[in-house]
Amino acid sequence: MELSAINARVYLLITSAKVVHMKSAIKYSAEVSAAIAAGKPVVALESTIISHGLPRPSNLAVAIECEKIIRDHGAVPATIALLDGVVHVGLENDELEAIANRNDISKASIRDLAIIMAQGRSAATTVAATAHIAAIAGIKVFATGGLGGVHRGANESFDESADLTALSQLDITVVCAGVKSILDVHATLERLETLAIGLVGYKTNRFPGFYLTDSGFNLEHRIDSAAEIAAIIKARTSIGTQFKSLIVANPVKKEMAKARHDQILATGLAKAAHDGIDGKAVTPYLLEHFHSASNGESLAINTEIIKSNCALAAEIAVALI
Ligand code: PSU
Ligand code: MN
Repeated sequence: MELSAINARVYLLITSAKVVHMKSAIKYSAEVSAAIAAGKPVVALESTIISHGLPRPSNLAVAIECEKIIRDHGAVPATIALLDGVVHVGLENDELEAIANRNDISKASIRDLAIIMAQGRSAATTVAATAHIAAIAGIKVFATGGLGGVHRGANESFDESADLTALSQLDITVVCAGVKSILDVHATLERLETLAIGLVGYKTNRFPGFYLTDSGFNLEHRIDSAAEIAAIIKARTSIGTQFKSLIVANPVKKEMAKARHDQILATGLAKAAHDGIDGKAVTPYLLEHFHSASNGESLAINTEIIKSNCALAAEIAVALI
């Protein structure tokens, strides 16, 4: 056997031993553990969007609706969060309510997971943390709203979401409406290329801009069906590129007027700078600014985005079986 093949085998043995060990640290809901055991399609959902991305009381209603959409499309939803020190894959109704309504839910990226577990605290998981846990659970498809990415001014602030580096190491397919339009979209696209993260547009040749159907940038690859995406996911495994995630960019159908979007974004960025907002507070701050400054229009669009991504993610999970 060639050395590279031996190395690959040793690596796989080590990682599978680790995965078995880590699985015991996770509490699965009855519905999700039955689905995984039976090899049924499962879709992971993040919880930061519930705790920090959407205002109450819409957040709980959207979370419940998303789970329903996934079930209606023949898959099982697995909302991921940390409650009282325990990592949950699949939430019961009261747990979903806790994530939506409790005031002690922090925002956990990958680096925060072990700290919050050991301290017995609770947190919503970002795209990065959710993808990490979903990959351990063997879940292949994940639906969210918009990914994190490179923030404007990152050449000085170094603010780049851990979503990007996480996705460059995980075997998962993420359905999203591009990256949030509050970011530097061009820089984010460049980083996705550098990190070898797969990127396809769903029924579009243009990279979506979250609240906007088109961020202004072209996509090299377009696909038009869930079956095509499933074929790509299988091909990735056969050529060994599955550990760099695949992003399926699904544009929102009814977008915000671009002039209105740009104006709200400009006032939001100025306000954030004035208020000295930085680190993990930036994204929730700007999303909240959009929701209040647009009188709920951005909330309605954000809700449509996540619902549509859930439906497509479920179709992909079903097509993968
Ligand atoms: N998409 C949304 N709303 C959100 C997020 C994504 O529609 O609130 C969250 C995700 O959890 C994503 C996070 O991982 O924002 C990015 O935060 P940061 O820029 O601090 O990495
Ligand atoms: Mn950041």
